[in-house]
Amino acid sequence: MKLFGTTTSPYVRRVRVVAAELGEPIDWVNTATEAGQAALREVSPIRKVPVAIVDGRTLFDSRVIIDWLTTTRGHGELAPPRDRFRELNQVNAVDEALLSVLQLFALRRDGVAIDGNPFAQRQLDRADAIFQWLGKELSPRELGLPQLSVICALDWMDFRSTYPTERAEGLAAVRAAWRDRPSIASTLPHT
Ligand SMILES: N[C@@H](CCC(=O)N[C@@H](CS)C(=O)NCC(=O)O)C(=O)O
Repeated sequence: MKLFGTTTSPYVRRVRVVAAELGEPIDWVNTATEAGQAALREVSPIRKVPVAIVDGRTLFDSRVIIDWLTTTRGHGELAPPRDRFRELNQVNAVDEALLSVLQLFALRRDGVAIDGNPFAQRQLDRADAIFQWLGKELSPRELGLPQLSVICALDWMDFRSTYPTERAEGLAAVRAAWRDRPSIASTLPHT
């Protein structure tokens, strides 16, 4: 699979974790470079990562790529969804928390003074509520897409210091349970 991405993105990381779990080799295109960005614009009108070219298809979104991989390669040792719609809700909740915190990160990086304003507070409140809910939803005993997505999200928030992840206390056990798994440990965010 050709994978366009960065070593910092939590969405790219979840695809890398699944690829590692399933033994899917990655032909990496680093989009943190000018050349990588140009290559990304050639393959995706969305211009976000991850993008995968796999089995002759170009897929634009982490969840779509993972769906393709698990549908065509199986789940390996990952927990398959037992209740598909419950799992979709859980992963969607992770993505909403990520989107809220990513927006704050992107605005700050572009020099927009957002700290303390009502928009920023709403995003942080949303992330708090989502992580509290997920803490009650997710079992640390299995590694499925919701668990690995929340691990990638919280590790990214620590890496970028964008959200105080100690507030997601209900998810500490999920993080601790899988921290040393090779697919998780080998994909930690870095610049
Ligand atoms: N729904 C997408 C979200 C992907 C996404 O937001 N990627 C970020 C990197 S963490 C990105 O490429 N952002 C570039 C931009 O906003 O211009 C997925 O799950 O793949």
